[in-house]
Amino acid sequence: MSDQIIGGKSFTAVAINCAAKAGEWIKTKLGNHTSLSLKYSAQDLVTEVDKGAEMMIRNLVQTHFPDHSFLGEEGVEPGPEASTRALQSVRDAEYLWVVDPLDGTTNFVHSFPFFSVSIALAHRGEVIVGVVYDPIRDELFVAEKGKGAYVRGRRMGVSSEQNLRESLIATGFPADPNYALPLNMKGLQALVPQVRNIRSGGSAALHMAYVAAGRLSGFWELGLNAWDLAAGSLLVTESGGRLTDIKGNPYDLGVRHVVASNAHIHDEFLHALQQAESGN
Ligand code: 2AM
Ligand code: CA
Ligand code: CA
Ligand code: CA
Repeated sequence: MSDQIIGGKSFTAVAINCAAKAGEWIKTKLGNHTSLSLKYSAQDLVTEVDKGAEMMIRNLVQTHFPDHSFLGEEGVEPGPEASTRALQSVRDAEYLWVVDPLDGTTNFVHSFPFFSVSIALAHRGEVIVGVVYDPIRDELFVAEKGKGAYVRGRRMGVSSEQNLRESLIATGFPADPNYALPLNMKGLQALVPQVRNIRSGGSAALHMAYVAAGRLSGFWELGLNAWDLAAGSLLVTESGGRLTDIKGNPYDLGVRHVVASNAHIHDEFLHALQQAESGN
């Protein structure tokens, strides 16, 4: 990590400290979590590790910054309506921490080693710090607004592919069978023959970090929440990538249907997804 990024007891230093502590603890619980329950649906899992990691992060943030607001996945009732309400109630706060304590719970439960801790700080709705930590690979991805993005202390940059044909793309499969899932399937069917290949790792935050690091050319997923995307959004833009919703509108904390890319392929990527959606 560069000195410029850590810089004393900065917001970024606290975010990194939170992500590292939570991530290390999560790793010790891999393969021996004790409780598993369902939230909104049979696919929506939560363990005591999700809740414990969130409490750890919340306590640390509040110790350092008692006046800041906090939006964490496990503090919100399950389901899209409740998450929209929860975001509305805090999105204009001066300082808002947006936290997914464990992104990729399904992977964690199955010991599939691809999950992350995602921590963002927004200032009046604009993300100014983004940290994603992968405890399995001990990879820390950090971005500060206007100061670039780093992985393992080295500056990151997006990949150079200029078209979909050369692109490795990731997605995730949404739970909503009435709208988001059919739309995602149309996109998948349209994209598979147009791209190099598709991956689905199961952690949206880590997929965003991989776009930022040039390991994926693009990523799209429907039906996400602010805590899945906030930290990764800054990683992508500070690495030279582009980030919009599926209609091409700029990213903000309310975006659920996200399209992230190395910027070069963005228009072609959006066009392919929109064509698929409209059935052309
Ligand atoms: P989670 O593990 O923090 O719940 C994988 O496709 C992505 O979708 C992950 O970022 C995962 O986050 C999220 N996810 C899993 N189940 C979900 C659900 N029922 N609704 C919305 N997002 C979900
Ligand atoms: Ca969850
Ligand atoms: Ca998540
Ligand atoms: Ca989570």
